[in-house]
Amino acid sequence: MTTEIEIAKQIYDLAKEQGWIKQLLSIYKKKHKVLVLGSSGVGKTNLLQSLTQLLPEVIHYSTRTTGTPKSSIEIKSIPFVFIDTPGQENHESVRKAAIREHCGSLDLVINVVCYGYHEYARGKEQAITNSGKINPEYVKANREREIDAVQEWNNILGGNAPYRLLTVITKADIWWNSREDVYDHYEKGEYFQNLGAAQQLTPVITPHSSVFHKFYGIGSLSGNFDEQDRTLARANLLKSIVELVGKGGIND
Ligand SMILES: Nc1nc2c(ncn2[C@@H]2O[C@H](COP(=O)(O)OP(=O)(O)OP(=O)(O)O)[C@@H](O)[C@H]2O)c(=O)[nH]1
Ligand SMILES: [Mg+2]
Repeated sequence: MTTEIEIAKQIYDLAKEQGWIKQLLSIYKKKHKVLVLGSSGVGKTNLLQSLTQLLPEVIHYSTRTTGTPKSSIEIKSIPFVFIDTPGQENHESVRKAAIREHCGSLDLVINVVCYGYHEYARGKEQAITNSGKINPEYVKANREREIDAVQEWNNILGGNAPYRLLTVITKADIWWNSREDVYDHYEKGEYFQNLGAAQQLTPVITPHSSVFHKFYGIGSLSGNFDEQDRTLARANLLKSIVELVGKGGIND
């Protein structure tokens, strides 16, 4: 059996199991629109690269996204267009304009979070203490930024739109040892409590790691998140994207 036939069979079985066989044909015809949101340094652009590359290059923390670049990507032969957004506070107007422009035609929002391990142009001094430890105040403040970011798009998109919501907790290579706390935070803890209208979208949550990379090139990795875990997380992410679009993201 060729790989393509295997993939087609996997999708057919999934659709059959979940009752979206009827939609199956149409998902190959339409280009599904996915908006990628989240605060600066959370890992959106690296995550988009990891959809098409098994192990992308680490983006340097000083290189931030400024516009809203689109990439056309096929996942399991299904066509998608992914729209990246700039998370930096000073790009608020660009980001909001993109959310408004696409809000009526979205199939999926990928909301990217990383449990506060943001890396961005001016963060390094606050992130790592003189003794080389990660500053807990830094990650705490960034977890709040993740919540602020959700509230920003929530105010525009609301919770009743036809799009589906996928929360990707990236940088698992850093936080894997604390995964119980991490899942708790996003599934029912402070983050979930502040999801507002987006709670109605019954978000799917999935862990991810685009690259293996020490925090700001200094902090340690979890050590327990290996290449196999990364491959599995990536496969689950791709599956979740296809599944969400198949089950409910079709809005034409
Ligand atoms: N350890 C680890 N670091 C990552 C991962 N993905 C990204 N990073 C680091 O996080 C930084 C930010 O990633 P980006 O993808 O540029 O973040 P972004 O969300 O696109 O940020 P903006 O473009 O400012 O909105 C990168 O410079 C990498 O150093 C990951 O999976 N694991
Ligand atoms: Mg970016």
